[in-house]
Amino acid sequence: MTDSADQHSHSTTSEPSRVGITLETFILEGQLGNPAATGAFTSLLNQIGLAAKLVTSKVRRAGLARLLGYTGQTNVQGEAVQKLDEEANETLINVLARRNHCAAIASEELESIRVTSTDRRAKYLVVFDPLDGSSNIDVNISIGTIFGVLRKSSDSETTTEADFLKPGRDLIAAGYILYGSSTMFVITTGHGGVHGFTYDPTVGEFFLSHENIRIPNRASLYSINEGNTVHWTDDVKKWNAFLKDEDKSTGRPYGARYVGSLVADAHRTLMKGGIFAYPADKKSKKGKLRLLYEANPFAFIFEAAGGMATTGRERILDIEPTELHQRTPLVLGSPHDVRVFEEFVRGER
Ligand code: AFP
Repeated sequence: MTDSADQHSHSTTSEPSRVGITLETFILEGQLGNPAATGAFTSLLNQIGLAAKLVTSKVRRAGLARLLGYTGQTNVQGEAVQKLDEEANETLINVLARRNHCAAIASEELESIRVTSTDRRAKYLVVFDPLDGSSNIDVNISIGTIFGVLRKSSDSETTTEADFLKPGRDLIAAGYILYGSSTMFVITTGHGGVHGFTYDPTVGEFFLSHENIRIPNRASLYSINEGNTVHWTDDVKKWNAFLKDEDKSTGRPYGARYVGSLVADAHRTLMKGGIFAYPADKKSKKGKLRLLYEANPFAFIFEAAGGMATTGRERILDIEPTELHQRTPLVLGSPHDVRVFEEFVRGER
């Protein structure tokens, strides 16, 4: 894979299928297709792939680790049992700091950015939510890791918070790892499509299983925390009632699906179509989800798959962030379904 500055892309539609190749080969083939690539981007993405393997192994043993933890807060190796989201966070930081490509990271788990290299050649920044949906860990429901990669614009030795305050359209890669019934790694560089890899735990590799994912133009599915109805604004209430009205010609009423883990809800929406919404409401006036770690990576992925991502009034990828942990309303999905939502917000319906 090559970053967008390299102006090369994986053409996916006219080439023979590559289903079955490993994530590492896929990333490497992208680099080999571009003589100008230095290998730094390839190496960075491979490190994220490694982190995904390490985190999935921890997630898969979470129930057991927790049980052992109860007996004295130490696991079989005699190590203190840590909270899984903290472990995932440290794993990502340690792996990204190991090679000299990542200058700094910003994590949903950390108050401020963490510099991982002061070498001027370290030209990438990584934002991530190490374990999204963590309130679902204890009940064995799908959770995930979300990440985005930015190119550092200044070539100074120091990296500051300002380097991270870039709109989502500046991302050069984004992806997520879904720890579901299987572990899936979904990634895009914006150009060249969105690709999904399924983890084979017996081999320890991610294999390309979903080549060039495209979201359907519309689908009769919606995903929202309906328990917030009382807090919603009138336009959102009206839109929600519209989806539940009966009209066979437009596929209504829509079916409701809500896991409460963004990675799971967004992944289902990407694969099956429809709409996911966490709008601003009277309780969360700016929305609940985080712009840098959650909304931007998913907006980047959805647009690359032919979908849309909006606040209802503004394209997510055009928001100019002012702070690291900024929240935003987030509406993701099939183009038709997202446009209908926007029409309700504008009062056109
Ligand atoms: P947790 O990490 O606290 O479980 O929050 C998950 C999340 O950030 C995101 O993954 C969900 O889409 C959203 O919050 C669910 O929020 P509600 O519980 O308010 O519906």
